[in-house]
Amino acid sequence: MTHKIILDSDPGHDDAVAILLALGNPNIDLLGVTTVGGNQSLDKVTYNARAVLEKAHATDVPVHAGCDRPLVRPLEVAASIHGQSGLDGVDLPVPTRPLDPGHAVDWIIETIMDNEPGTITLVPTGPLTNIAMAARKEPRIVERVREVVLMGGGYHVGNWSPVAEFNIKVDPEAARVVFNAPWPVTMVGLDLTHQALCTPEVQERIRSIGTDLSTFVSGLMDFFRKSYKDNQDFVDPPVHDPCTVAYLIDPDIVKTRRCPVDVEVKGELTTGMTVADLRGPEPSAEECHTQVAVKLDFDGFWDLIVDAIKRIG
Ligand SMILES: [Ca+2]
Repeated sequence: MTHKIILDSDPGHDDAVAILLALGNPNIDLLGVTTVGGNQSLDKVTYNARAVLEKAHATDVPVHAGCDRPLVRPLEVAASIHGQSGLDGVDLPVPTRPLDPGHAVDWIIETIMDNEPGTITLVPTGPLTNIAMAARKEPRIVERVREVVLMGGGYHVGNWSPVAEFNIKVDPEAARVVFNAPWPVTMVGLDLTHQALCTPEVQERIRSIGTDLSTFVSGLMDFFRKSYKDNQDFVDPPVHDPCTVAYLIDPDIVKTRRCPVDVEVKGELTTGMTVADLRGPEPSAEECHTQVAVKLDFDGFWDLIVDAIKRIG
């Protein structure tokens, strides 16, 4: 089946790969990219989203800028991982298509309300500010979307603190709104995305495609490898965000477990932690609207990425 998705992102090296997977897979219909302050300032990540679409010859995909800061807290960016531009390490093309008018939150609401119920999937890969704002501004979207498949959190590990992942830590209040709204939520967290490592073998598969785009992605991965080694002590960088899109394309590639998840917003040490209740037997979908991603099919995942880059050309 084809999934109509809205990718709400803060590009970001791994967001860029998520955009490319969405563009290059025939089972994904990318309706638009919306942006949120996160990895870098809103202006920078919005430019990056447009530049990635330009690089992929996808200037027909609308881009709407959203919230420039979290609901309550000041914005904290991830320059240590993504550089000063948010997408350091490559030359970005100058986007030819102007930014689309209208705030991302309004465009998300309009798109969901204008489409048949149960047909739009939200794929947030940045802080959840826009999604929380949309759910508050037009509560009817909560029962109208098909599902929310987000990159964020982790049930056993953190990266921006011992127990909190960056996207959730940056805007925990927004995350609490999103996890507690009764729509189906799949949390593709660090437990899963730390399995999506861009090994030298994987990167050589990408580079050897031999297109301008594959060189671009390989350049992104060179920078990502160095920043993850210098800052997070990873040998190979985890390419988090496209795991969300891979789950939609083929749920066998991203295995999940159903469990309640909530977000800590006022912990002394744990603010931004996604607290997953893994006790007892796994609840049913009727009993529990949240699930967490647990196991990645590594080869299947990278096959999808390589195939998408080839398909875009
Ligand atoms: Ca991201």
